[in-house]
Amino acid sequence: VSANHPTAVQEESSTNWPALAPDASSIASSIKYHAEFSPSFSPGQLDLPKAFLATSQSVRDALISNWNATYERYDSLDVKQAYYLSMEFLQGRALLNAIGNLELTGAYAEALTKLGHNLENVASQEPDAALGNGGLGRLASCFLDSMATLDYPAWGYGLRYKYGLFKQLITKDGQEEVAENWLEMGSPWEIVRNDVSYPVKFYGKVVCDADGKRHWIGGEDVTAVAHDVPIPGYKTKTTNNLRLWSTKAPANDFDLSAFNAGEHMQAYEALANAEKICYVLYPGDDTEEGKVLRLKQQYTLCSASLQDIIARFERRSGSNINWGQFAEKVAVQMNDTHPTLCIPELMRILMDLKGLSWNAAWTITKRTVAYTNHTVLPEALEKWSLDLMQKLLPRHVEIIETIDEQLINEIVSEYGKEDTEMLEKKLKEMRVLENVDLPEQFAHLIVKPREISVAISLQEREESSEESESAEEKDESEDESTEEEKVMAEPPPKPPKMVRMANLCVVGGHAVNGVAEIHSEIVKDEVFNSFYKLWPKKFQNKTNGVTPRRWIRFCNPALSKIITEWTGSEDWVLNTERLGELRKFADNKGLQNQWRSAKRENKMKVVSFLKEKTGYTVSPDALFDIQVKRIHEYKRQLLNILGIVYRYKKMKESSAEERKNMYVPRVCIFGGKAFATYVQAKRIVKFITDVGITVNHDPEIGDLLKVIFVPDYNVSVAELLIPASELSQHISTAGMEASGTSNMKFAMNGCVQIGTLDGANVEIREEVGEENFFLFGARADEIAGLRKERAEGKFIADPRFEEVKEFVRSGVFGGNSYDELLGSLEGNEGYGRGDYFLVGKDFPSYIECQDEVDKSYRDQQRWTRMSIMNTVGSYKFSSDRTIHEYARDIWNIQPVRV
Ligand code: 4GP
Repeated sequence: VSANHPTAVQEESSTNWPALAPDASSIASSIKYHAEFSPSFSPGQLDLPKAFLATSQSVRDALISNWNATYERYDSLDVKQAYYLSMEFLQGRALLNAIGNLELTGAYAEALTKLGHNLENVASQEPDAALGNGGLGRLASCFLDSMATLDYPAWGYGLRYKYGLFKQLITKDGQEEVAENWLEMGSPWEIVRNDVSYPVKFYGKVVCDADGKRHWIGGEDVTAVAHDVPIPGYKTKTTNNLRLWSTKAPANDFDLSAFNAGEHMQAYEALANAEKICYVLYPGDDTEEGKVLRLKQQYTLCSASLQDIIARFERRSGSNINWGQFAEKVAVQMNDTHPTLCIPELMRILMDLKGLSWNAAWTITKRTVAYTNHTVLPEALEKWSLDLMQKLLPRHVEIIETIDEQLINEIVSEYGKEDTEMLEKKLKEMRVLENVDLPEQFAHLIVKPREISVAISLQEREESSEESESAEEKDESEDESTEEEKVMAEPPPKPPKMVRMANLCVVGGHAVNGVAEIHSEIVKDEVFNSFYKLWPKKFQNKTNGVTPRRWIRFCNPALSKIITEWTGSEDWVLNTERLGELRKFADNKGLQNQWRSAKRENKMKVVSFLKEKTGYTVSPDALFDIQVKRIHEYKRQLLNILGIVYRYKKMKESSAEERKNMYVPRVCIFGGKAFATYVQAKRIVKFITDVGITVNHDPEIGDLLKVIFVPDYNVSVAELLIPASELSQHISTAGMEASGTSNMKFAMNGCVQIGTLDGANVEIREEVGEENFFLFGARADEIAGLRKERAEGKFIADPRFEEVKEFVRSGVFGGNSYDELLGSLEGNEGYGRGDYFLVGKDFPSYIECQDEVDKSYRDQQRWTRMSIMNTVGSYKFSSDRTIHEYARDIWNIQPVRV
């Protein structure tokens, strides 16, 4: 698929874009106007915070007129629209992106200069909209940019969390989390739509009327209110919508009499209950209350969005509603399993509120909804307690039970002819409901475990009674059994009944996709293999991508200028294939010199940033080696830091002269958040910072090695670090990283990678060339065997791995011996967790590969060539390519030029 800008199907004879683009003077007047009339601050000096708000409001004006025009265009053409439902949108800052897409950066910079300001400083006032956790959320945001840029009629739907993902503080104790109040000053980008709201119900019960129709009644209602965020495309008027829901109590839910009776808190109860749904992303779910809150969040997203989508469909259909046309007008993409409730919710609305039959509703639902899987980690494949769901969403449980029953039917007709064991295995694996007895009509097909055990015990009893005693005597002896024996004889407690959301997605969606080639293969061959065998056509691959606007054009102006100069135009921002034109200049001295000075310019910015944020001074001459991503054991920050520790140990064992000759100076930068309750990840953060404290203050080491943990990694920090990076690490245990997307951003910015054959690394390496990628470690197809070997005690660790652990244990890093952390790399006793992520196995090849990195870096000409070839090879990883593929293969939507 070409990443080319598509030819719009409904091209207008002329567009007025960008002829009406305002000049610097009119922009300055608009900023002044907003500074004066915006009620959010008092008049007076145009200080920085005020300059940011006023500037954003003036940009918002421009966005709103395009946004309105876009909406009207979709409406009047009654186009098919795609809707991307996601619990996360990691938008980051919007100002520079918006004016960049509007091609007004120069004009805004000039206008602000006239007002005594500098655009960069003004932009840095904006808090990150961190309504996401990691890759999945940032991918959603990149997709929004591509959808608008490519003129696709496509919206995002999400939740407007009052607090973003937490702010991370790094203290001597490691990570601390504090609330991220990103809305403290209000958001200039959102348009509160009090005119767009829907009721969302929880609890209550289902009743059946005389006609056999089901009604969900009673319970608790909240109101979901739309907050619209305009999403501008690059060099196009198309401005799509990201609709975020917040929740409030229905209008009459303030209990005035309770308030007047002095019961103030009680009077507010309904309000507080409703509002808390959208307080935080991923509230702790160790408690029952936490679980309920998360399920409420998911249902709010699904219910409000679907009611909105259906209302739009009905409005556009006018008096002529044809539900058979619904899937011709609507495509719903579920970003992972969090929006799975879309399936039963769409069924419910179509049947209970619109009067469709089960079959009609099921056909429509299956044609409308599709599912993207983002992870193969078993703990991330969501399951919900059936009992909890039953209480909160009783009607949905009925629908899910019927879907489960239909599925059982299919499984039986596929595998019923084979042996019972096979059928049983498939039912166990594939059913939507887990640990739930088979419905009556299927019960005879398999022998239930209880029956088997009863049969076995009866048989045993018969045998033993034949041997020694009469049946009566046996009964007596049973009565004499000890308390302990009685407990042992009791059947084990039944495992909890669960709803498997991923299975529901696969059953209810018409397409299921993974996010990189290797991951999509694992999805087919392992995670959903039985489903794949049943419905092979559903399964697809859509390799992720990132927007080249934010991730190179705007975050790396120095490199962008060079690319434009050497490729002859700025077309590459839309047609990333054009980066290929740099290939022939990869050895050109002129390009190489410019390339290196751009990198240095970016490194200098990071030098100041690190000084400001961490107090450490680093040398811009050192190799900048970066690993930034969520902290997770499978991503193996531990492997990276142990490699650093090994390097440090070897440096300490060498003379000053040897050290200088052997090692390329490095600044090793880490960044990323550990989930608040993920203890092992937090230990890793603490360990990295401890190593940093020792190494960075070691006078023998000086600039040869620095280890820095950047606090509070987020989109804006990534925009600064990625352009300055020279080596980036993507070193997950093979088979565990679905794709990775920062690897794509690093490649775009000419950063060479060290990595395993995992996720999108595989495709990146193919595109940039093997010689421009540092590969190490076990392959995905070896992992199961290696784990087995380990479990059988057959693994013999490399002496260098033992050496590095011993060094850490000796207390060099602040006296701590890191028992729990290092223990995870050992067998299965004590702290041992059997090194599930195979750090020990990959350690030797990792450190040897790092030596190769040093060697290559010493030859700056060779290194610069590698860097250029990474940018060249990154062309495939534009989210424009990915979105074209979704539009063509899953959503069946066409571009519409506004
Ligand atoms: C992430 C995956 O871990 C990452 O490999 C992938 O690039 C990204 O999704 C986008 O597809 N998954 C999550 C998650 O963020 O929460 O499961």
